[in-house]
Amino acid sequence: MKRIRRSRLLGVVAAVTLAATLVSCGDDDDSAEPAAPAAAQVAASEGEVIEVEMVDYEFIGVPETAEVGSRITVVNNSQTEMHEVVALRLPDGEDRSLEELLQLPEDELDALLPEMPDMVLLAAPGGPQIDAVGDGTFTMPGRYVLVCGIPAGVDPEEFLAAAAENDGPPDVAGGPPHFALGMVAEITIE
Ligand SMILES: [Cu+2]
Repeated sequence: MKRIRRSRLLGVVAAVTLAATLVSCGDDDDSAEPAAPAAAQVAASEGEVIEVEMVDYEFIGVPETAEVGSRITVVNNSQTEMHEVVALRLPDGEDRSLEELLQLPEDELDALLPEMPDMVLLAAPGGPQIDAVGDGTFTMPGRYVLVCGIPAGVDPEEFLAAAAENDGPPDVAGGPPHFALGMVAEITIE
């Protein structure tokens, strides 16, 4: 079936997850609050707010298409697992299906994906949204892959603590990344 190791996906996700954790630990109460009312107004006039529910191991509520200016918000309804939405824009003209893309050899998939994701939003179970990259707003048209790269079975608190203490990716034991268990989706921004 699907191969689990995806070096670019894992590398991007690990780096960004660490950044997110550092941001959230640095000022976890203030970072998202001041921008929220303005962002909501922008979304109302230029796009919609897309509430994505994150469960084990699936994104719920991702529409096929949305307008530029639409903004994703995340809710983690898992009982135990940390989750995230990492959005990676595919090259213009890429029209293979998501399933086909995920079955490509690792180096071919790597070559298609950007160095850094366009957005990364995380949340612990029942916890607040952590904006690691961007604020969830899609500013460019295109086709985006959404993935969660958190390893399965990792305790959220342990994960956050390990990430805050390390210079590299969090040193926590875990199972396969959630995207390998089905936590992957796509959206086209028009
Ligand atoms: Cu996840």
